[in-house]
Amino acid sequence: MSGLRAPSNYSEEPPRHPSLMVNSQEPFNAEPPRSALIASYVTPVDLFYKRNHGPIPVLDDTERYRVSICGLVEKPLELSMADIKKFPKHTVTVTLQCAGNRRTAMSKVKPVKGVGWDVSAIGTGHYATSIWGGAKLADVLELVGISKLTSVSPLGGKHVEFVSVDMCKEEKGGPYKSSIPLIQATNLDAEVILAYEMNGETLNRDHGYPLRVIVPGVIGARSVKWLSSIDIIEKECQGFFTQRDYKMFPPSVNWENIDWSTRRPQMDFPVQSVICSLEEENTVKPGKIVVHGYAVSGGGRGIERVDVSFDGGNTWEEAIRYQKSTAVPYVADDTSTGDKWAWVLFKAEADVSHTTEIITKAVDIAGNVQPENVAVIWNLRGILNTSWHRVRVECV
Ligand SMILES: Nc1nc2c(c(=O)[nH]1)N[C@H]1C(S)=C(S)[C@@H](COP(=O)(O)O)O[C@H]1N2
Ligand SMILES: [Mo]
Repeated sequence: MSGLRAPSNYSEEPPRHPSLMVNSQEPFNAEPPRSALIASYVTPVDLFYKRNHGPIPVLDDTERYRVSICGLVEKPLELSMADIKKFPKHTVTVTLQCAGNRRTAMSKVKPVKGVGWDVSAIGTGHYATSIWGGAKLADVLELVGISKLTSVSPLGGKHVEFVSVDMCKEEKGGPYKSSIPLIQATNLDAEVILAYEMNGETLNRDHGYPLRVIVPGVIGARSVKWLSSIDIIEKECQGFFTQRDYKMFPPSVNWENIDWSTRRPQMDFPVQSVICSLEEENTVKPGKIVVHGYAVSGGGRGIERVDVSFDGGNTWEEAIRYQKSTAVPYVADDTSTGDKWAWVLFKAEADVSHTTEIITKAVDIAGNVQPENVAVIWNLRGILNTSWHRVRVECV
């Protein structure tokens, strides 16, 4: 890829919004303030969390940029952005969630760090929603002879690996990469897309310009940015981020007895909800309190209900859920489906007259509920903290 570069240092980073809370400068990992998340159903691009493992590549969308589709395929292919834009445009509203979202709270139970695991991942994740525009991966794979709903390709491929161009220390200077099962990639209903737009604008550098994959309902780590190649492979990706990171271990596993090969790479994320209109500690006057937040579940499982307690979990009331407070503009020939991959925002109110804890827990359509305590889901890598979200309000 002549003229296209993956810088080895941070001298060519894009400009960023000043209100982002920066968890790590190099690589750049930042999240918006809580209040920004509930201000609109679709998160503005500049406030959307940014999760990187290396310097942001310097790419363009001219003929110099090509993504190759190779590996266990009969006829490998190279596509330019112009080729990709020939596919029907498909918009999917997706909440992307970093597996490390709410990690800081988990680390208060017991530290969640370890040698060689990217410290930059700590606490970076936040849920975010975008309207992604792009081509469906299942359509693109047909061009290399893999038909829809295929779990094993004619040449024995079972996984689809996405390889980037950024340089990550975890990959010893190599690019970020990860994979998903072929059956998911070839299933139109899974809506895996090659995205080149976000919120109606060309993808920006931080979020994967000119092309990234979006895997809806799955932890953000599989939605590889700055795509360089899409490889059809027999075994799942052997890279760091698939084999030695983003796996969920039980609380008993520590850095001495860990065996990475015993666990699957995390894909779907569990049901989650968070109060965004209050901080962890708040001082309020007695009277009516209105809380706002978001709830989301992985795997396309929508939110059935959100329960909110204004008395530390003794009693619960059902929150009002709302969606699309921001209208999604109609695009000609748009084949959008509903919002099964995206969050709902919620609101609940009550009179509070004494110091207490306000708590939220969501239930998804499969009846899954968030766990009551973070301690029971503690894991050494600090992923998937989906415990009840509690905020303290001191009444004065
Ligand atoms: N090439 C590349 N893709 C990547 C990453 C990365 O560091 N490099 N980070 C992953 C992780 S862990 C997450 S949570 C999402 C974050 O996407 P965002 O920065 O657009 O919010 O991108 C994923 N894709
Ligand atoms: Mo992530």
